[in-house]
Amino acid sequence: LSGSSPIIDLTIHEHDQAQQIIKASQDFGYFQVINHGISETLLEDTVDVLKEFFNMPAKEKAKYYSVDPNSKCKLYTSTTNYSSEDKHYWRDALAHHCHPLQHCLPFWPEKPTRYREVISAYSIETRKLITKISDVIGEGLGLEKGYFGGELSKVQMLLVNYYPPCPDPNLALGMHSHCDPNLFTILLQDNVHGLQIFKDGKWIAVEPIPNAFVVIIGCQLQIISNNKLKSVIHRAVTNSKETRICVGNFVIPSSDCHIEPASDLVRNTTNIPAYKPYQYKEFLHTYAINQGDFEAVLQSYKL
Ligand code: AKG
Repeated sequence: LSGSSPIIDLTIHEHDQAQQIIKASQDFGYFQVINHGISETLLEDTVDVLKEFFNMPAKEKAKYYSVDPNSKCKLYTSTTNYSSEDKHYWRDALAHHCHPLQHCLPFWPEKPTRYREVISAYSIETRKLITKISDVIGEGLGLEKGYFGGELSKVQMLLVNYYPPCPDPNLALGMHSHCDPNLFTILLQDNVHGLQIFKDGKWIAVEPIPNAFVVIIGCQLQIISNNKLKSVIHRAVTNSKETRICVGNFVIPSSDCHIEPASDLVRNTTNIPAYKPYQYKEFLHTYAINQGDFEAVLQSYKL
């Protein structure tokens, strides 16, 4: 299966990167990036410190347990709807914002002692990578430089998924099938299988590649690109032997951000806008009431 996984080397010429990224985003809705310039040591330290966090005694973690949408640092099991969800998932999650750093950092866990130092460095480096990927996508779509900067990528959220070994993987998923509501997501997986994408009627494993990031195209990129790029349905399966960790960095528009297909992409009569304009917060509301049902959500905005 790894043969089918689109892998983009970020040291090749930018024009080629852009073409490969656009093609992968059209065909698969995701791709993996290698040679992205973030040091292996930082990636290892990040995974180590996050594993240390989840391995701390429950008493230490207790102050972060929260499902309150307004809480600035949330630790929860399964999803934030644990009490009302039909099915539970074999997952613990830690979520907090990470940009701008000085505003977010006071809410982060203070333990393990290296948490803030390592996750600060990780947040800064991933922000640079996010800008780079946004610029290459913009170039590939033919949009002006910096198109995805500003309000479209104002929020950066770290969401760490921690999946302990599951006694019967046939009975529980780690994460339900969903598309990401945001612009795009970069995932750092450890070397344990679990992530799958839905393509041509079947689930396909996304092979872990050491030190690579998986870039998942979110709903907003599908809409802004007027369906040129595809948002991909994905999920995480469990296994009975090994703990798996997957560190997500979500690139999110500000809640008041105005979103519509980019005007440069819908200029002529052959490219008419496929979606109506909306504010990102409206989209999130629609996403929540449709419980992530991708087609139903997009349908609400189709013209
Ligand atoms: C998410 O955080 O939205 C994911 O889809 C993570 C999937 C994974 O654990 O590989």
